[in-house]
Amino acid sequence: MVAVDPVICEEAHALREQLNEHNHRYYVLDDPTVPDAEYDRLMQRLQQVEAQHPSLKSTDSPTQRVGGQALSSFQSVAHEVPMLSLENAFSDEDLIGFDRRVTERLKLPGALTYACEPKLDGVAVSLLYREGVLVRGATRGDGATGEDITENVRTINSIPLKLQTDTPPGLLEVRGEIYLPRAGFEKLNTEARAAGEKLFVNPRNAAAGSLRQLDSKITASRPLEMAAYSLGRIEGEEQPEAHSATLDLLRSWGFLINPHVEVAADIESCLSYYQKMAEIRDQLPCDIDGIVYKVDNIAFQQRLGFVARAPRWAIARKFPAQEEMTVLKGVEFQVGRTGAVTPVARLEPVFVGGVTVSNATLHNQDEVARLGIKVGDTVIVRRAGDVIPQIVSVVLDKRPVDALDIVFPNHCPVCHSPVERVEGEAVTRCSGGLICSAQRKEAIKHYASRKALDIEGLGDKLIDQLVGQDLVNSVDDLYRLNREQLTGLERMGSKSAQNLLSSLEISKHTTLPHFLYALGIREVGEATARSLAQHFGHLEALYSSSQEDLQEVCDVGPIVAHFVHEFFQQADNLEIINRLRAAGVQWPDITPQDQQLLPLSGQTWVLTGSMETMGRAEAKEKLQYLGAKVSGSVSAKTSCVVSGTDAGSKLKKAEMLGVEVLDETAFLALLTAHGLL
Ligand code: 5U1
Repeated sequence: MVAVDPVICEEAHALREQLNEHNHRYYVLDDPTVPDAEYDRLMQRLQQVEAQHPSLKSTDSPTQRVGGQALSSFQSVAHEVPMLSLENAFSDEDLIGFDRRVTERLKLPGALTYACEPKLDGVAVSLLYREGVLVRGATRGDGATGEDITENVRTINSIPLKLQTDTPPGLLEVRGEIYLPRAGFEKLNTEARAAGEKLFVNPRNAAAGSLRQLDSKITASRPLEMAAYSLGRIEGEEQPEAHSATLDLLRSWGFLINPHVEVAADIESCLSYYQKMAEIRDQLPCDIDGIVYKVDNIAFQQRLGFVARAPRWAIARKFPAQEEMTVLKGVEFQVGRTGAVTPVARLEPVFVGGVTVSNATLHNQDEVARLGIKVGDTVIVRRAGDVIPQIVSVVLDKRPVDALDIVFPNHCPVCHSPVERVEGEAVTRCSGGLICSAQRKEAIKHYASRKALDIEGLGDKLIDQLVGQDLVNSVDDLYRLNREQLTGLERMGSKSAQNLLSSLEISKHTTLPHFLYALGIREVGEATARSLAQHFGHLEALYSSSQEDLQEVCDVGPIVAHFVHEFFQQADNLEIINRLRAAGVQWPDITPQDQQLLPLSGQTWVLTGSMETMGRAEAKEKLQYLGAKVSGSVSAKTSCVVSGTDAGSKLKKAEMLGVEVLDETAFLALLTAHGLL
């Protein structure tokens, strides 16, 4: 073998160290220090060096994260220390009972300290490191024997290929959960839906499926993460005296530890932790199905030992399930603002994810075909995060003999115009346009909604009556309503009528972003309306803009540009806008803004707690107006957190990460300085 030039060896070593460090900063600390392009350059150079000098390749090289040769099968792995499962608690009483049993067994006079951790809904794994280098990854399997998934775990960016220490233990076995964050799950399913492929039922199944791939390149393409939660074995180094200190040690070696882990001084604090996590569960980036409580003191853990296959020193308090079974009682077809005919499942009410669910969207004809669902079927409903409930699968074993096919209508269920399915689109649409009262009602509901013209007192039921009685056919008709017409409606006294007329007057003074959003142009949501308004400054500039001009606007691609252009090409739409303006609807023009020049451009802000002077939506809008992105969670990338009263974990996390925090007074001062108050 030809010896490699020591300079090249040194370069390869340095590249590996740098890439491992950047990888850790990006995927574990969420705090990158170099742009993606620089990371890519370093990676390309290392790949080039390793290709020219294959003897320099090593299993802990970051180039190995892309996946390698496909395997023909997975080898079995015997766990030297069995991978245990956890006893479950379903109520406060169960948890208090657990604390009592443990305290009595230990004969302790005082309260026990517990480590409290979110229980991630993923796949349990064991990672083995020899002299600090990852040598094996294995699934839990039945706890005694699992499968060797080393090639797959190497592709997961938050798993260190090499421990970040110069003095690694001779042997280390770390355990934790591999999971798919919700955003990654939604992305995978959106791509699968577009490609007509089978969808994943939930993030846990997607994570398990991704790890079961014999071709690690497929695993590499899935945005999996791993959070470490315990030590299986350690040799050549003492285990710290507390579980929480063990997690700190693992964090210092480069592992991702869930940021919500806390130490509780007694069982009451454990109960409050559960409540706190239950409240924020929906906003977390990944599914959690409960809280794990562990006696923090390792000597106590050893004294407590195990019973059957679970430790006596830990327990999992479960959250309400996010998936439940129920029965599909029927399907109704709803017509939306753009004429889309959506099948809506009517379900036997079921308590899932903390609420009672009796309806779920079935999206479109393709989704119904994909699920193979029939009326009468037993189905699994999932409600996780703030995503609307979904039917994820059908339990075929429970299909009754008289289950009925779901038949899509050929005609609109409301106006009876033919329905059409445009080639290449999954949606079926009513062709009735404005003759369809359902489309008219939805357009008016959208126009009156809070993010649009915010017409207080004009609710859905009232709109149904106004359209049903032909008093309002188009949004501009709203401004011709009079007191007599209104008092003639059900449940409308003269006071309510007067209030509605006042709200309509108030709504005439709006802003260009609100007005553009209110028009209900396809694919133009709140953020796009704001971008369009800031870019063009006044409405007339939009009338004459080409699709190319429109694509200059931040976040506007060819599809949105097409719909916006098409909207302003239609004489009927321009006519309605003219009539609205003639009725007095007005807004100040905006000085077209170069996004890069806005005072907060490039910054990410987070709002937490409540403010006395302003709602969250208004505060968000003002920050966006100044160019900031407003995010729901705090990370090291957050520029600033605005903290009102009752701020919870986001404030704590900001303080922990050293992110700047503004209280309400300071925030108002900032808005005043930028002329927004
Ligand atoms: N967070 C966390 N999840 N989880 C799952 N900790 C934890 N501990 C576990 C399991 C099965 O087992 C312990 C016995 C190590």
